[in-house]
This record gives sequence, C-alpha cells and structure tokens, in this order.
Amino acid sequence: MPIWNPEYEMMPRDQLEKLQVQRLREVMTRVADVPFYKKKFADANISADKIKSLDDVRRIPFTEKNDLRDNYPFGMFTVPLEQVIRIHASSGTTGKPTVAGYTRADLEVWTEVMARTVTSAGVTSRDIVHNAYGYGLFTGGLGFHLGAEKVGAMVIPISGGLTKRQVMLMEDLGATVLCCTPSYALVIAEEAAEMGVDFKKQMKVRIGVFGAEPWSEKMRQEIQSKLGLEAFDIYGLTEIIGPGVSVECEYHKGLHIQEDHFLAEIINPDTGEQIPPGEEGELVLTTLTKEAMPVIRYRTRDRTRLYIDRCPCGRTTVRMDKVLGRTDDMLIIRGVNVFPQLIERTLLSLEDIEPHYQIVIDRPKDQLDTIEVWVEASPRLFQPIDPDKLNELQKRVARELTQTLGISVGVKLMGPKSIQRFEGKAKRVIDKREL
Ligand code: DLL
Repeated sequence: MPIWNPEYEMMPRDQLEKLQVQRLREVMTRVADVPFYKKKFADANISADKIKSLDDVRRIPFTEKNDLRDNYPFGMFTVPLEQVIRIHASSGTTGKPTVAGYTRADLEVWTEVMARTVTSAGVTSRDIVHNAYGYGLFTGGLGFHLGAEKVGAMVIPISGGLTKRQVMLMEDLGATVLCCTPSYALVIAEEAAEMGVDFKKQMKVRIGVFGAEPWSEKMRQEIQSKLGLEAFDIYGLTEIIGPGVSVECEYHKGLHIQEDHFLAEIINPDTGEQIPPGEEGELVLTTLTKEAMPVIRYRTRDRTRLYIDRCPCGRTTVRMDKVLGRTDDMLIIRGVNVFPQLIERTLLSLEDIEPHYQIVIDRPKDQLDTIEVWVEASPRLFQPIDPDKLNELQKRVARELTQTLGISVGVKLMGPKSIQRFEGKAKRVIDKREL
C-alpha cells in the first residue's frame, strides 16, 4: 500500500529521534513566554537548553485539561490572534469547551497528517469520500476534509444527521469511503436496511475510517460484516490537533503515531512515571510543531500501550494500541472498578444481542449504587415476540456481565430501535448519581 510521506513515516529511528529532540527544544522555546508554562518550567527548573535527549522529557511538568480550562479561551496561545486563522473546540459536555487555535502553518501540518492518515487506510485520488463526521467546532469533519482533498479524493461534506438522505447520496454518488464515528456507521447500516437497501450489494464503499470514540474489536467485526468494508481506527484529540495523531495501516496492528509531529509517552496515571513499551497506561502527548497552541506533555486520560516492534508495512513509527478506555470514564460502583469497554466487549460476544446499548448507574435513596445495562435484543425475537427466548436471553446476559465485572448487573432487554441513536459520539453511560 502506498505511504503518503515515506521520508518521515519511514525515517530511520535514530534520525527520527534526533529530529524529535530538536523539535522538542524548539517547542519549549516557543511556549516559554506563555505565563502558564513560564511558571511551570521555572518551578521544575527546566528549559529548552536542558533537553539533551528524549529521556529529558520526563523532567518537564504535565499539562492537564484543567490547565487549558483555566486559561480559556486564548491564554495558551503563543502567537498574536491575528496569526490565528481557525478555531476548533472540544465537545465538552459540562462547562466551557477547550479551545484550540491554528495558524496557517498549523493547518498545513494538519492537512499533511490527515493526508498520511487517509492514505494509510488506502484512500487515493480515485476515491469518493462520504464524510459524515460533524462539520463545525468539532475537528472531525473539517479534519477529514483537509486530508481527503489533499490526496485528491472527491469529498462529499455531508456532516452528520438526516441518515436516510445519507444512504441515498452514498448510493447515488457512488461513495467508496465512509468516514464517521463507529456508532454512526451502525446507524447508517440500520437505516439502509430499513430502506430496503442491500448495503453490500448496492454500495461501493470499501473503506471505513472510524474514530472519535472507543470501539471494541467486536464492534469492528460487526461494522465490517454489516457494511462490507475494511474498517480503520483513527485517533486524535482537539487539544493536540484533531484527528490525525495516529491511524492503523493495512495490518491493523495498532495505530501508527505521526511521531515527527507528536511525541508519545505512556505513564502510570497514579505516579506520573513513564512506563515501558507494551505496558498499559495513560497516553501523554507533546505537539512538536504546533504554532498557535502547542501543548507540552498533555495528559490525554486515554489508556493504551505503545508497540515499538517493526510493522510489516514499512513505517518506522511507534504504534499505539486501540484506546482501551479512559482513566476518567472508569466507573466505581459499590467500590468495584467497571470499564464501559469491557461491557461492550461482553455484550457483543453474545448471540442475539445488537450493538446498541446504554449503561445506567443509579443511587436509589439510602441504598447501594445500581448498574443496569439496557441493550437491544435481535429483532427476530420480536417478530413475533418470543417471551421465553427473551427471558432466557435476559438471564444469560445478566449472568455473563455479572461474572465478567464481578458485580451484580441488572439487564433490560429492549426492542428494536428503542436505544437512542447518535450522529456523532455515542453517549453510552447515563450516570444518574451526578444529578
Ligand atoms: O474526537 C478527534 C477525532 C475526530 C478523532 C474524528 C478521530 C476521528 P475530541 O472531540 O477532542 O477529538 O475527543 C478526543 O476522543 O481523547 C479519546 O478519548 C476519544 N477518541 C478519539 N479517537 C478515538 C479512537 C476527536 N479512535 C477524545 N478510539 C480522545 C477511542 C477515541 N477513543
């Protein structure tokens, strides 16, 4: 498969690491006058000239989401606002969003990493890209737009929503690539089926580039079999650039990080110590080339691990595992740690269960916390309704989840389409305890 920029994506490791050290020094210099970094660097007695090797990165303090919030909206910018030509913001559900700014050069870097990204998934100038990521402050829509246009593909900037129309246009315009969240891919599949469209036969879509939310291997299989395409996982976050931080290649052995632009580390989230390749921890990222809003040692809260062995695709960059969850979406229920991802994996391994679910946590007055999983059962159990089978299935799901999570889990089996559908990121957890 072609590689967009072999000079960087296949750079010998020693050369790449030299480049990273040099760029780390440059970015440290760039942020040195931002009051937030000035104070942090002074307290830690660190500065650009003290960075001699990549190991020295450990001496630099972390930046956290709250630091960006405290400096809302433009306090982390290193250039005058007249040099900033684009703003995006994270889809924070509570409080103020996190704002990111881009200079012209930043947009060029973003375009470059997104061109690498879509090329890695096999997209070329002959493709027709149906881009159903949301356009707007969210980075998904415009990020994919930049990369797909750069490689010369024809872009359909459809954004999210109006799913029937999406299905019609995908067929009429002959889309070969689908870009959206994995949960929305399933919604498209479902809508197509309802419209009587045989997705695999009538559509030309061969590649799916999915990300922006956690999705399990089981979910990948589900999407691939329903849509008849090869699904690629893509990762990124607004604070760093948007989509384009890392992406799978055709071997699907983890996501290659664009290391000439982003320096990746894994830390133990409790101690802040770096941990070795192969071990799971929290991903920490440093932007090496961003101008408007570089971020140094940003704690992403995403749990993953790094692989440093060589990938057969020929790229020399390190790979990160599929995001295994977030350090902050771990639910603590009656003292037990529960990861929503594990619930998804368990559900999708069971027969007669659809990939549409929500997790409801509650705290009834004066009682212990409860966890209930609402999940749709296969439509065939409702046509006609088969109470015995549903009853048996409900017990089986509850048993499996209780066993896997080590805590008693209630299960509510739902009829077709009764769980809310999402055009962008799915909201899987409803924690009523917060209210
Ligand atoms: O979601 C950027 C993006 C757009 C990535 C389109 C991929 C495709 P934010 O809205 O700032 O940015 O959310 C970033 O989403 O810290 C992860 O927790 C999660 N996330 C992003 N990609 C993945 C993925 C965009 N492939 C947050 N797998 C990140 C799991 C992901 N989680």
